[in-house]
Amino acid sequence: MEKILIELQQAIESGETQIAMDKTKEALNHGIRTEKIIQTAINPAFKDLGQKMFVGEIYVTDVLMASRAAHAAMYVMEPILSRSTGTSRGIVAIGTVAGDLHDIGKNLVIMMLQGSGYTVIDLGIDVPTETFIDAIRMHKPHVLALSSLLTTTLPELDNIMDVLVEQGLRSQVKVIIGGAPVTAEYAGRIKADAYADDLFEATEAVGDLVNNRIGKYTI
Ligand code: B12
Repeated sequence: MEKILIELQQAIESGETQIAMDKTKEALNHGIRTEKIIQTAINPAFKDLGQKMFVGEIYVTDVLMASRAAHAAMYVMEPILSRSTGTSRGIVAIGTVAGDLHDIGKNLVIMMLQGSGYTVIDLGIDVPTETFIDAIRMHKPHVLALSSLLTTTLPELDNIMDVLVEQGLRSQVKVIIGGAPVTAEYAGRIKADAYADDLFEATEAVGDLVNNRIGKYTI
């Protein structure tokens, strides 16, 4: 069983899309849960790629190939992760902030939220502040979820919080932030409502925000 996950991790890291899809199907057929596939194959693949990228052992193009393979594996899991539970538990508008093109983690968060019964409006990557504001006015989401993977785009989160206040929208929407460089301390500093480290925590936190509960991940 572990062998399939190791092979899946290797397929993602080397950008082998078809093998990544086959291994994901094989894992699911062996009864391995999606949570385990994400935690034991997808996350370690990107941790490893991140380290190699940092030391210049691999290039952005290699990581792009790996991202394609990861998205292919996620595509296989999507029907399970996003299995709807019927009526909507709330609306979440989500996007990766301006200047940032990372979306693998955001897309996993989306699948998990959809699978937990939330209606998700995906605004995509490199989303300008105005687009977040327009989405709040148009869709009236309960929660605005912001993703940032780069330290250079972290100030965008702060900027969006300021614009929400300026536009008189802050009390209408709860804000959750996440992504590798984001911390609970930073969420507190910019007065976001919640912070979460991964897709599982994110889903629990959104549940707390929608129901006005103070939870483990609310600030
Ligand atoms: C894949 C990747 C890319 C791909 C992205 C492809 C894609 N479609 O996403 C590509 C090749 C495009 C890329 C480009 C770049 N990247 Co890059 N990239 C990565 C890498 C290796 C993995 C990120 C990833 O997908 N992880 C897997 C997912 C599942 O995890 P995750 O994103 O963290 O998401 C989880 C949580 O964070 C959380 N989460 C995420 N979003 C949200 C949102 C909310 C609301 C919540 C609650 C939770 C949440 O839940 C997710 C699921 O569990 C990281 C290294 C790393 N270890 O993070 C570097 C990394 C983020 N990149 C980095 C850099 C420097 C770059 C480039 C500048 C490189 C360059 N020289 O061009 C460009 C920037 C492009 C841009 N403008 O955005 C640096 C950032 C350094 C920093 N501190 O700012 C990192 C850390 C690599 C490194 N060690 O140097 N990259």
